[in-house]
Amino acid sequence: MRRPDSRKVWTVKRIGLLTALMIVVVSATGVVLASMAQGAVSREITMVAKNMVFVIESAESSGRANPTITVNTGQKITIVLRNDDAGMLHDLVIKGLDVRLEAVSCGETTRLTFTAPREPGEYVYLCSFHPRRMRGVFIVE
Ligand SMILES: [Cu+2]
Repeated sequence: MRRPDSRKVWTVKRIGLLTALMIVVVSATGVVLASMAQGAVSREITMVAKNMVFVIESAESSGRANPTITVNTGQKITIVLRNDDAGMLHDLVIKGLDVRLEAVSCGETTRLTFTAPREPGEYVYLCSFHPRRMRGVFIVE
């Protein structure tokens, strides 16, 4: 009767262990890369309702009325809505997405966090009280 070669058994065990370790490392890397690809970098956009239009509070938008908002697919987005219009009620809805910020009166702020769709697309955002004057385009790309 031959006894199993102990060195051989050890080598097989070691290969098994290394393989398991590699699988763990590769899958962990995969998870990290996948979340990066899905736009894990979250974004906060402050929309100010003022003089019956939306403006974005940022240097690059330079106060343009109802600016086009562009986000990445799968990106985590927080929209902050602030109402600077005295005596007016404003809200913000993105049509076709389940995004609906509650109505706020002057001086009030509300916020909503959501994940942008996984597929690119174009949507309309608007204030449901003033949909003709307060509307813009929300692009997912
Ligand atoms: Cu409004």
